[in-house]
Amino acid sequence: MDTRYPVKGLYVWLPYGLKLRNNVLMIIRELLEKTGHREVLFPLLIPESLFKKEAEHIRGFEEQVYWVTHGGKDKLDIRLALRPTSETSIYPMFALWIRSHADLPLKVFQIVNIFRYETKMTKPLIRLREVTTFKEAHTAHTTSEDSEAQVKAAMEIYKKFFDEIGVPYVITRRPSWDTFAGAVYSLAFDTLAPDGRTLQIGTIHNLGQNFAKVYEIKYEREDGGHEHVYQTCYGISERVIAAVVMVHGDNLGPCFPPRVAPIQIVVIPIPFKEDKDIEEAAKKVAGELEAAGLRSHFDGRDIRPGRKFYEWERHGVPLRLEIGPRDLKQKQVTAVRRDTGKRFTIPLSELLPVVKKTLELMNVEMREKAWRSFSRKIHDLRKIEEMKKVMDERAGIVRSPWCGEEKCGRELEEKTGGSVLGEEIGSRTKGMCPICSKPARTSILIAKSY
Ligand code: 5CA
Ligand code: ZN
Repeated sequence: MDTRYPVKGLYVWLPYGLKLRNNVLMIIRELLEKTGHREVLFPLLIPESLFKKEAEHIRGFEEQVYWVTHGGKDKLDIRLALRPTSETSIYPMFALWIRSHADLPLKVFQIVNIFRYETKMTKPLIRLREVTTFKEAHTAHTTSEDSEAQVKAAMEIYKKFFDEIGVPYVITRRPSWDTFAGAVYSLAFDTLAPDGRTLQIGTIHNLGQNFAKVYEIKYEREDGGHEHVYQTCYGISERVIAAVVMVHGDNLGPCFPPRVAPIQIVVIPIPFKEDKDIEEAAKKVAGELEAAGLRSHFDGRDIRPGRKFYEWERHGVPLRLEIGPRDLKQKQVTAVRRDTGKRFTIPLSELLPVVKKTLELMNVEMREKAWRSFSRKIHDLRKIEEMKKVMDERAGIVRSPWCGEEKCGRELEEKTGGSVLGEEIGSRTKGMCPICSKPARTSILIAKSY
């Protein structure tokens, strides 16, 4: 990205980064479409009258909203909000679309920009004032069981998504004091940055009937009665792209899993005297891979191969293929993996299947490696002093037994210096709450967070 754009919290996507972004989006789009979500596109502007209907929602967002107050020289009668998220633009339309139980469930999503006047330190890809890549899904259901089931379905979709891009995560139910504005409860996916701080990379909200009541989204039941719908919404942003970069990168820079890499394979001729055959052979290899649907790039620039190696390593290209005089003679290419540095040769006769298999293997191995290093940074602890030490040293996430009481959660934050991510989904920790010494009902995750 170019971070020099002269407005705080706004950044410019450059071609290579934008390719990465679009590859990531293709995955989530596919997953959503396969699970019955249909893509829509709503306007950016929301009239103040609509925006201000749900009291909790306003309270959560009022400090963060940008307002359009003028059209040219005219002051607008009704101010227009730049969407900070789209509940208040989408749900009035849901009220028009939904008539009977036959219209439900309704599942839509859009990928848009949103604006939030963030007051914490802004950061490219992580905390933006114009989030350029906001995927938000919104669903409506006939019963609370159905919306509950949708929350679980969304969790499965996100798990698949993060597995595809090789990003490890913990899933928590956010504490009551940190629930999305207007939601009954919120789930969050968090990953770890290399500096030991967590990054929230996705959320799922059960909205109950809160919005349905204020936007009057009702359906006719089979028995003729009318009822408000039950809703959910779930979102991710370009933070997931930050996660891909952070999780797989090393001292040389990024290292992209082939699944999302802007360029998957770079082919570099190792020139020998004025030998044109080598260049031709390298070009042919790149062309063959390209024709098979792989993202390959032939680098025929007139600079030293060593410099090319260095540049493409720093661009995180997963696989490098070299062709020198010896390779040409032996009818092979020399391959080098970006993630492990491992070198091996591939006979030209087996080029395509071996390259494909290598890229597949790299996806799996990079994901597993990321998970191993992630798991090592989750610390099961019982003593407050030890938890505090993990926070002080930015050593990752603490898992502690917890009675489930808000008061104890808050006190854990104060005493350890971390923040509560929430109650871990699917964990059953034995032991007792380190604050009140009552038997633990669940486990709580604590971390220094972005
Ligand atoms: N309407 C709901 C779900 S679509 C919503 O807005 N949820 S949210 O506020 O939790 O945002 C969803 C995700 O967007 C967050 O989990 C976080 O990963 C990301 N996000 C939120 N604010 C920013 C920001 N300022 N910069 C980058 N990413 C952000
Ligand atoms: Zn307790």
